[in-house]
Amino acid sequence: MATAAHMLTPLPRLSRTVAEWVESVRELTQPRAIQWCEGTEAEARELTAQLLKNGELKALNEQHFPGCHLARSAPNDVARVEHLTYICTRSPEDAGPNNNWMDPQQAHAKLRELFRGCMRERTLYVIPYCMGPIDSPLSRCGVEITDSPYVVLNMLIMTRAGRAALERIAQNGSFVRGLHSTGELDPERRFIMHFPEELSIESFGSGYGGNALLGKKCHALRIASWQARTEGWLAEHMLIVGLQNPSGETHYVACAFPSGCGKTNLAMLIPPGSLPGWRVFTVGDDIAWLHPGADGRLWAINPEAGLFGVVPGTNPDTNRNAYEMIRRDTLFTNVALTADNQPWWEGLTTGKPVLDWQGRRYDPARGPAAHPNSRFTVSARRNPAWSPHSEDACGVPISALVFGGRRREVAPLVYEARDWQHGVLVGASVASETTAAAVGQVGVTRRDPMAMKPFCGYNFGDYWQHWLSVGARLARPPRIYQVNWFRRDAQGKFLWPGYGENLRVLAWMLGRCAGKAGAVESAIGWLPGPQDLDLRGLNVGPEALAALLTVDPGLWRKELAEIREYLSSYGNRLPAALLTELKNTEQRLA
Ligand code: SAT
Ligand code: MN
Repeated sequence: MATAAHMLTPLPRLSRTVAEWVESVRELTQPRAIQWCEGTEAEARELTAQLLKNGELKALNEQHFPGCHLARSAPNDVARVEHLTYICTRSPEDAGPNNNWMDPQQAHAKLRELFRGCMRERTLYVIPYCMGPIDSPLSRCGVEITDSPYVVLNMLIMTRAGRAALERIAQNGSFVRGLHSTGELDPERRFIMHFPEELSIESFGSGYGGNALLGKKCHALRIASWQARTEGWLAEHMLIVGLQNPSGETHYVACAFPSGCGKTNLAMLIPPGSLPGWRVFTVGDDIAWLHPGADGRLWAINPEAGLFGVVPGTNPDTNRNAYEMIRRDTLFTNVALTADNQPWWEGLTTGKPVLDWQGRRYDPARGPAAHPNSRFTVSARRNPAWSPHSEDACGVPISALVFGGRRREVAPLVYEARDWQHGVLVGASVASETTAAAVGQVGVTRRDPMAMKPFCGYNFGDYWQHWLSVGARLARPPRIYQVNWFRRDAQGKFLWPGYGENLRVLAWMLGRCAGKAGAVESAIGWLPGPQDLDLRGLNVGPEALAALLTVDPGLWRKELAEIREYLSSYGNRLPAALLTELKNTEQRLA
């Protein structure tokens, strides 16, 4: 067995705490072998070769998609499982009405029985990883133990994993413990448990991204949001994008949207030809860690090193950057295949599928060829718009924060909050239609404050209070906006073209930050007048534009009543300041 040799690697000697934890997990799970991940390219090649050999990976057309592979998940394991995701704090109030809660002792006991002996005949992989640039004081480390080589391959792309991370852990001692096993992939024996008070995660029974790549949503959002509160920063479900204006200045914006609402596309947006001189740089596409800086501004790092994005809809017209990015060295999950072994998905205008995402002969009667939540995993450096500032240890300064959702009506294209405190209410009030990123019904409107409903590791009431406290520490806080790219007309047609054209809205925000762009006051905040947006070369008629910028008093009265009811469910944990902001908005509307 190759195992013994792997066990002799010097890695465990680097950190006794990690080695002791690995030993206790070995006793519990009884793996056939242990492999410590070094984070080298050779290691990734070896793992890939092994998965190709046992059929868990398929190599794609080498001419058109060099270095690309396809993984197919179990058909019942294709998305996050929010109903099986728990926050296990001693007091249920600390998890809040926004989370499923289980008593930590009970959760540990339940999971211990599932993990007992679960790795027999399997290899236990130890993945030390660093979320954020390896030399940044803002970064935090973790170790994931998993029995899934697919998870290892993903983590090697998505995080800075291996020896350097373990060295950092050995130096400062603290790390998040993530224990994962795919188990039997039985949805009846599937749990994603978080123990924020212990900085640990236990995930059993799923191999899917957000359930299994523990550095991502489990660590970098649920556990990190808790850490951030105790340490005075924010862990958010936000992309980070740098916008260079025609005068050559770059400003950074961080935007929160629920899963499947276009964060990746916005992060690598292609400026429309009719707005010459703009350039766009991606710092992150999913998660931002925001820290108050000594200069009174908010500074952001992207804790991730790769992108785990939704494939369907990607094409050279909607987003050439994304399309180019995933044509090489990319791991695809649950896409369809063409006759010549190229990946295929809905939204591609060329090629046609012969095998669906389950590897069956494609039959349109059975639904889409690629799963609607099929994904690509790719290094951030493959993105043609990748910002070298992604590696800056101090992060990038944020000029504006944007909250968004997917709403057919009510929410206008964009509006600006009156100040930080009002902005926290604006973020807390976001509602959005559900998408295929999570198991459950798609298209149902639900409250998704700060796009963190599935990801906040503690009571939303305390979380909003923490937002208010962070804002109070910022001498130069970012301005706060809400956007809605998804408003429709009476016929159900989208009113706004989205994609690259969204730059026009971002440019207005930066104009506001520079004190240059105009705005019209409304009851809910400041909106651009039609003349305040740069609409050169845009094919949106005056009526559509008016509809996009309308705040309908009747609809908004209803909306505010719903927001009041929702916020009230947080009882005495709800900050009084948010109720004051809500009352003020209600009065302005009346
Ligand atoms: O599966 S992930 O949680 O990583 C993607 C998403 O739902 O945002
Ligand atoms: Mn996400």
